Amino acid sequence: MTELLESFEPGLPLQAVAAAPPTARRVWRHARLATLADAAGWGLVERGAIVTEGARIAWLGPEADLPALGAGGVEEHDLGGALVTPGLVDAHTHLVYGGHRAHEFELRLQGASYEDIARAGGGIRSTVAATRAASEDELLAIAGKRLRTLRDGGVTTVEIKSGYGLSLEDEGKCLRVARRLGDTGITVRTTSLAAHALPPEFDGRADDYIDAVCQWLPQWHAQGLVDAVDAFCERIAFSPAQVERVFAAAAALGLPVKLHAEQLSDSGGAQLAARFEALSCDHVEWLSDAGVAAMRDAGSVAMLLPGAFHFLRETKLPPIAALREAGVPLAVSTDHNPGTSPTLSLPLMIHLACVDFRLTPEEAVRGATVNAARALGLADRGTLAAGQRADFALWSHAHPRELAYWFGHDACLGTVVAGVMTPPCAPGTALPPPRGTRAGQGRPVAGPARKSP
Ligand code: DI6
Ligand code: FE
Repeated sequence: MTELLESFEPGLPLQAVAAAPPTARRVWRHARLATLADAAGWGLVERGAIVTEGARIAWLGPEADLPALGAGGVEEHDLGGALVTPGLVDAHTHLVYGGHRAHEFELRLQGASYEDIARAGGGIRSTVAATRAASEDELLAIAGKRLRTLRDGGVTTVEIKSGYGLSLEDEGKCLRVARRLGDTGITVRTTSLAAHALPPEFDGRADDYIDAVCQWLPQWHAQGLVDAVDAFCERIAFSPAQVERVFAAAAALGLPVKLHAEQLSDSGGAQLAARFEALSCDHVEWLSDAGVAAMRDAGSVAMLLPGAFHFLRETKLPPIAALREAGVPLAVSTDHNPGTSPTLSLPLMIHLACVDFRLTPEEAVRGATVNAARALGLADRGTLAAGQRADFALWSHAHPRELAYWFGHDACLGTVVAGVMTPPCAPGTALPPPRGTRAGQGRPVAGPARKSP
């Protein structure tokens, strides 16, 4: 296993961040805010300020209107003119796994299809073997580096699926790793994706495997490991009838569901998911008109995953115009996984959602904030407003549309997670001014330490 782990991309370990004491009052001045607080528009506040109390936003608005904060006990941060958006929400990731699949990428470039590789026993199964061989602590270390990379790109809330263990013990191990990642301060929502692929010991017995998953689910749930349940509904994975049994088991536990639906073909997964009031249907490239209508009626979010679309060199576009017309909320996430979307940049996905799926920059940024939060059932984040969780991301951009415009480089200056600047500023460290701020505009940012090169 060690060999596999060492071959993975180097990254920085993720340190835990202590939560802000509930009474800690902080004022974050000299910012350009994009609040996204209304149903449309960026909600720009030039020369804005935010007051946080513990992990919540207590006030925000033009700095000139800052309420009197009293004498003592208020910690001041000068953001040096940085753009501040809600912390990004990555609502679809498979962050916990061993190994990687660069060799399959080469095979696909030579003409093999994703489905060919999966049918030949590669694909998800090869990641399952590497994940089973890894210890919980090994998985925690590598997934922690991945999470840090996501956070360094502005992410403050992340959904993490299991799905590479495919046994009672190994799925439990991956879900525990996901839960432990939540100790870092970043919000982690866990999803059981045991119905991801058929493990080798169940070859030819898919229905028996689904029976097993339905028996295991209450056990993971009883251990507090599951926030939601997902499945892969596809020719190469599980049928709607099999997924329905997993969803019924989830519903019996009161767990919300979501679905990998119509990624490679239309199997009517969205309609099935709608019957269980799914939080989201994800991928949806092959979604039909009936699927769009079902999602609209169920209030499900359409989770767009342009990283997988790009990496698989897909050409079938999700029906964006029909989704928009039906008023189905559009979300955007990384789908980070070793087989079809090995990316750790949500800002890059915002860019691809615009270029490949023709979202507007505002739609794409909403997709990675407020609508992604909705896809997780979280109403307390994704916008900047009084009462919301104090999660925000700082950028060197002058305008939020630049989040969609630039690609492939890192413009995130840092994040504030539950009212705490991360990574925490070492006492006495002098920080350079944020990139992109005009000279003489203010003091250096009091907070985001520069990343190591
Ligand atoms: N759809 C995907 O894109 C990933 N899982 C899924 O259900 C792919 C997972 C992998 O190839 O490892
Ligand atoms: Fe996925």
